[in-house]
Order: sequence, then C-alpha cells, then structure tokens
Amino acid sequence: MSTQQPPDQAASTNGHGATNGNGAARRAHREAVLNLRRLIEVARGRRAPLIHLQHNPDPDALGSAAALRYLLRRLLDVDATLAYTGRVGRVENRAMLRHLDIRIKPSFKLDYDEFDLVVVVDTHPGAGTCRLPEGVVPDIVIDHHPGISELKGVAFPYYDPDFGSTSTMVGALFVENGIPMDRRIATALTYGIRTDTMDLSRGTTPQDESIFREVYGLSDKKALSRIERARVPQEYFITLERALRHAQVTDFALTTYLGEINHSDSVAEIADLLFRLEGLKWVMVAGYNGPTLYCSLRATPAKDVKAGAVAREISDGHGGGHDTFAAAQIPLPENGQDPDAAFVELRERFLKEVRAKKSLTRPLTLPPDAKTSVS
Ligand SMILES: [Mn+2]
Repeated sequence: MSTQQPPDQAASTNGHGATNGNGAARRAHREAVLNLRRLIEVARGRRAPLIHLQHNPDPDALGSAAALRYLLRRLLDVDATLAYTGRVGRVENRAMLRHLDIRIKPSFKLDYDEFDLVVVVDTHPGAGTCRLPEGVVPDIVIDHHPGISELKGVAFPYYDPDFGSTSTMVGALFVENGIPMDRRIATALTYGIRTDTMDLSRGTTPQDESIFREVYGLSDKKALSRIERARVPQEYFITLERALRHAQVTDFALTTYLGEINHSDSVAEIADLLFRLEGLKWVMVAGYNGPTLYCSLRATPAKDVKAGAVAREISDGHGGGHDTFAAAQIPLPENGQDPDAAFVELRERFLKEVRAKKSLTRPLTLPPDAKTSVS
C-alpha cells in the first residue's frame, strides 16, 4: 500500500524513524503515518473503547495494549478498558502489571455490548489465542502473528507478520508520528519488544531495532530490572526440578513433561531455559492445567524449519506460531484420558514430525541406567 502514497509524504519526517534516509525507513514512516490516520478514522467519536488482549497475555500483549490505551487517551481523550482471558501467570508479567500500573479486567466480568469500539491486540480472530465472546467482531486488529487469511468485518486490520512484536507496531505509531509517550509506556513497550524478540535476536526487522532504540532510551531502567528479576514462588523450582527429571534428549531434540502446571506460561519459560543445551535443534515442553495440555516448541533457525507448522500438525490444528518458536493448547478428551498418556502420544508425534531418531534417546540429567517416571 505504501507504493500508492505520493512521494511528498516521505519528506515530512519528524527526525525519529527516518533519519538515515534510506528507502525502507521512509516506507516505514509513511506506513505509520497512514496507519495512525486509519486508527483515528475508525476510533474517532467512540466513547467506550475496549482493548481485548491475547489469551494468557504475555508482555507484548500487555505492553502494546497499555500503549494503545495511552494513545487513545492522548489523541481522542477517551479511556479504554483492557480485557483479558486466561491469566497472567509468569511472575515477571505480574510484576510488569504492578510496577507499570497496567490495569486489566477479566473478560467474563464485562458486557461487550457496553463498548462501542473493540480492538484486538497481539492475536486475531480465528487464532487459538483469541477468545472474543461469540459474535463479537472487532473494529480494529493489531497483530504480528502469522496465519491471517482474511479478517471479515474488521474496519482496520493493522497486521504485519514481519514485525517481531505488536509492541513495535504500536510503538511505531508514536515514534514515526512524533507523539510523545511517558516513561511508563516506554518501559512497557521496551519489555514487550524485548521478550517477544528475545532481545531482538529472533524474527526482527530493522524497524523493530529502531523503535526499540527509541522506547528503550525513554524507559525506566530500574523498573525494567525489578520486572526481570521478580522473585519467584517455590512452585517455580518444583516445576523446574520436574522438568529436569523428565527431560530426554532424542537425537537433536529435547522433550520434557512438567505434569500439572499452575499457569500455562511455565511451558514457554522452561522451553527457553532448556533450549540453551548445546547441540540442540528442537525443544518440546508440555504440561497440563485443567482440561488442556499446553505445549511449547523452540527450534534452531534453518531453511526447512517451521515450528509453527509442527505445532499445528502434532496438535491437530490446536497450535501454531513462528518458524523458531510456537505453541499448542490441546484439549484433553473428556473421557478422562490421563494427561500423562496424552503427553506420551504428543511426544511420539513430535519426534516423528521432526524426524529425530528414537534409538538415540538419553536422559538429560540422569545416568543412562536410571529410570525416569515418564518414558
Ligand atoms: Mn506478540
């Protein structure tokens, strides 16, 4: 769409995003100008906006939603409500809410009829992580997750899977349009970009870098440190111990089972930790909570590696994600199939899918003759 924009738009840079004067930066600037215009067109005149977050919101969802709320307040003088489903589990994410004063409300406590604008952030209708109430069609969708084919009835889909985070996309609306933000919002966006891109190491574009530089420069470093070093409950170490005990290395793939978990973020947290093992190409971590088996995948980047596709395949469509990191939420059958058995089956499917040689299996931390409780 940028190619249809008259060239004079490019000249009106504000000195933030397009300082190096190259074509890509000018294009990014132009798109941010257009995107802000479209956002305002759709949101203007609405008095009760609702920002609906990704299920079990992560820092990117929390950061981009908080920033969008601030933007709507600043430009249109309206107060948006932030709604979420699932829970905020990881202690860092709870610390983020606390230290940055981000207030979110559980979706089930809200009547969606009372809102006259619905924005979905960091997910999209049709994705497993979008739990909008039945029949609610959002006016605006802001997301970077791959997999959107069409968004029926959405007035403004601000969607680009090239971005490393939704926080970058919302950050660009500020930075490229010269709109100031306060320290709290800069900190929230910083943490959102940082966690979604693993410190700009995965799935990033030059724009992720340039927006990150801007927001990081404005951020509260002490608050960031307090969030990242948040104290953890004893439960964390109990889960960690189980993860190590059940971990098996099969060829180039590590798999482990956490049993019952307190919150679904545990699988991602442990997957990131175990992925540090040298020589690995894949990690698959799973655990259950209630009627759902949660699974997290990490993969070393390579031409034919598509973690999102693997997640989808082994979960019969209940998963997806990016090339190097992905997740699945698999409903456990109601006939009381035990989650341990569901894990064993999932592990089989995963190892087959990534073509790991099962004969090359060893425990991660136990001597080869010791027995693990799940095998
Ligand atoms: Mn995200």
